[in-house]
Amino acid sequence: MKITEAKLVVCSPTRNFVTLIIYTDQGIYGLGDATLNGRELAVATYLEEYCIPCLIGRNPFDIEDIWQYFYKGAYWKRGPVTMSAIAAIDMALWDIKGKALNTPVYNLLGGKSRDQIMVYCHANGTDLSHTLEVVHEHLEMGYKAIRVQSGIPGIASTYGVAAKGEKYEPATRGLPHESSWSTEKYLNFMPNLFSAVRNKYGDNLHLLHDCHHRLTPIEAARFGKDAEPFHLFWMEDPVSEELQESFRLIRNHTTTPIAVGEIFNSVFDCNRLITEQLIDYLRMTIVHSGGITPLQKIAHLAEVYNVRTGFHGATDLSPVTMAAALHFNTAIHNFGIQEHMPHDPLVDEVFPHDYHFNDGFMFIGDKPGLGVDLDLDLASKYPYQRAFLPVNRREDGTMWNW
Ligand code: EZ4
Ligand code: CO
Repeated sequence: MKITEAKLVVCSPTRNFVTLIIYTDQGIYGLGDATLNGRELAVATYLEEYCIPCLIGRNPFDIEDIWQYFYKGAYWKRGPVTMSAIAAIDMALWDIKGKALNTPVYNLLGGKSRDQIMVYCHANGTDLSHTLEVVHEHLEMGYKAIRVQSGIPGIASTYGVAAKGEKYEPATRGLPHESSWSTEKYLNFMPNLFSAVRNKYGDNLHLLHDCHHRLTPIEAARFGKDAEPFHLFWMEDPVSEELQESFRLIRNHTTTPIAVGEIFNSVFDCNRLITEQLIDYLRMTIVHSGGITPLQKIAHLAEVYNVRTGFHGATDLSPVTMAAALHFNTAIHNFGIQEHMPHDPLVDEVFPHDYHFNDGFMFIGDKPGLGVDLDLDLASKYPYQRAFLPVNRREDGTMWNW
């Protein structure tokens, strides 16, 4: 089998997605997600200019060699743009191989370790009582695990919270929105929220929270200790994660489990976190970390050190990534949980797929390959529109992590 052509589809059915389609001489094609939120065209150009010309004529079954060709062979290793581009190629090749062998991708990754994938949803409220209402709505939908984010008294806007009645979406069209931040107000407020959720809904619900990179290690240690009575499933991204040893300090102070990695793109972002057992859940995602091929190696390393997966699954990851993640989650032993932020129904129409949600779990179908397609006609009706993630400042104006 030979790769004959590859093309990119950049569309914006409510939000931007970059999709790579690789075609072969046997009529089989594969899909890969290349979406990097707020930087979409950088990845599209990288693929178009530097990767696609080198793919033509290759045997799509040689997944490992093609991966190394684009990783080692580029000389300029790592980084989110490069790794998202390689991920798209990798996903498409696994899709092709599954279709060619007439089997779902999970069978190529070791076979089924489980039939259902526990997911967590987002409950975002403008204030404490609104957040409690939204938690209730999601419990009614069957979710067993819920991430709570809330507006904080005295802060105009914060991560993860939409205006009342609106759906939260990280990126917005136009120039970056500016939000403001106070660590002090946040740290004082959050334990009250967790306490209120536990008082109202009891102990069985898995409760999660995303600190979104905003604390220092000692502040994160306080956060974790204050949260201990409410036994969170995890605290996510407690600190900015460039410095892996930060997590040792947090770890020394608290038993609240730690999840990190949605912006990682290589094993070298997390090798110490894993081997020194400084975290509990790895949030890396197939689209931003080079694809299924390297993540399989990372997951196997993590298994040795009792680190489980908790892949990123926000709306900026396309249904192609969700399908790939569900195959992956089905196969590996050390699956933990999968994030599920449902796509707009239009996105599901543009990307028809063979997975579904029911009563707190996701189920992958048994179509060959990844089991997801792209409706090219429909996609062409929604052209790319530039959008940005917000930026964040402390109350005195200092730039901060968003
Ligand atoms: O901010 O996907 O846990 N989920 C998150 C997401 C990320 C966005 C960035 O594009 O933190 O909402
Ligand atoms: Co996050």
